Amino acid sequence: MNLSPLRTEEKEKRLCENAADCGGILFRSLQSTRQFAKLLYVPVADEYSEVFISSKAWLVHRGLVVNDDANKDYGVIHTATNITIPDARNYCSSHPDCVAFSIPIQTEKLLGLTHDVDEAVFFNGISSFDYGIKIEIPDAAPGEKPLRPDNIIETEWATHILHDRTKLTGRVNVRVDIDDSKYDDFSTTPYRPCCHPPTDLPTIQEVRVMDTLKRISCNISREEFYNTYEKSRIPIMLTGCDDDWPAHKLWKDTRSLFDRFDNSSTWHISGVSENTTWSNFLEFYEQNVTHYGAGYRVFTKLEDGYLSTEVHKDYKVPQPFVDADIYVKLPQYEKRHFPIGFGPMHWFLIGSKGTGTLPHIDPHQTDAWNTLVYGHKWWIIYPLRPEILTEGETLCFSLCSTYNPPEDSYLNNGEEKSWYMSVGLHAHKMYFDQEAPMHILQRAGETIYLPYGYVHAVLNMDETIAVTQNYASPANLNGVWSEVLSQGNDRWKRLYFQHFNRIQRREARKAKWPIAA
Ligand SMILES: O=C(O)CCC(=O)C(=O)O
Repeated sequence: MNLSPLRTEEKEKRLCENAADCGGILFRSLQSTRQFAKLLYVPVADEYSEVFISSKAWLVHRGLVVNDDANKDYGVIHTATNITIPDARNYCSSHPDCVAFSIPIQTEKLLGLTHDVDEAVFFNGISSFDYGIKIEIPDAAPGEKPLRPDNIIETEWATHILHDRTKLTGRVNVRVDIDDSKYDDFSTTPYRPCCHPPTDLPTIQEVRVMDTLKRISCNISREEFYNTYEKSRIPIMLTGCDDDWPAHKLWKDTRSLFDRFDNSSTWHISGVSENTTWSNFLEFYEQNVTHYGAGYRVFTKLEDGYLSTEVHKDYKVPQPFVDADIYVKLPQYEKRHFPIGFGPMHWFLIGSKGTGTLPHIDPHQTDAWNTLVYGHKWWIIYPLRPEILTEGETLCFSLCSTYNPPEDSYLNNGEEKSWYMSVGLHAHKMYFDQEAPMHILQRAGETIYLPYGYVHAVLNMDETIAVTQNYASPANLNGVWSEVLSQGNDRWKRLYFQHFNRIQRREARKAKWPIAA
């Protein structure tokens, strides 16, 4: 590959260091061009080449190790079942000959949601990889969609490689180009999964045992929460924030809310209509939910007006987040002058079992808190890897997927559930260097705190009622200030003079200065 002026060497090195599968880059100058290749193992520089070597301890590559070179004495040294990935890593790093192990990430014989993998196969060398699915896109006739290959249900494998150059030297094919393991040119991670029709969800208890997120009491001051948790930019769960909310008694299940709202009030309810009255929803509920188990998902923004006034009577912003939002301090906020998407970012959520939210990053550089008052939510949170891990990387790869959620699903319980059962269920096996996505079971009375930038998905494990707020945190001032300058009008810049303290002004200057957008 040639380096273009837009892809600087520095950027390529940074991307390689962030990517789970990149062992390093070989740069070569050939007359007027500068070429590079991202490789799993990079040979030592000779006089015509320079190398960049990733400092990662483990590389994660798509595919199953294949050793078909008759001249090399490579092979399987051990096979283990019911082993966790950290234990497999320990085994391999302490074995004198082990350089890698392969694991199935999407098995047909599912063990369910567990930290154990079905199988780990340990190797003392790597000739090449079997990527499982060979995708050849047949030429489509003009105006028609390309066809998909037929034999596509296969187990997908990933290989963890010990990035110890002394051990790897002489045991790995030096020309394994990491881009060969991607399913398409645009993917920057080893994972672009194949999705299949949804099967039964795991039980609430099965999700619960995977959950290791720390819990702390909501009875913590804003200052302490900010200094101890918000600044560190890692998710955490607070308990008891809703103890004294009227919602605690009033929001019992969807039925308990029937009389809570005016029949003529207007709601945004997927599964029913973008804009429907409460009485229409009640009718839908009695006819379709009660009798046929239809799905629905209320995701209503609490801007000004009847709904906002009513729902706000039932909850209050949890103590650790009071006065946290920088956007509220924007000039003209009180007058409600802001671009679309800004303004009060509170939402009221009611969802039936199996509905939820596909992987995404929250908008406008915002952090979020989400209090679940009723039911159970299964959260999947990917490691914070903004350079390489975008929403797109977690979505099904269309050419090897056998399931296409209906475009306008009446039941509204297909797409999210399909993603959870195809991809989400296995997310904890998708390592990005040292970290893998987390599974979290949020229970009634728990408030999750999620800093900006994490790719996350949410599935309602039963009927749920929740309230959430997105806010601009001072702990993410750099991002928030860039957002203010790029999205706002000239008056927004006054924020800098009117509300930032000395330290914040210095940080804002570092992010963008002079303050011309
Ligand atoms: O609770 C949900 O369904 C979605 C919450 C969420 O991810 C969000 O609001 O960004």
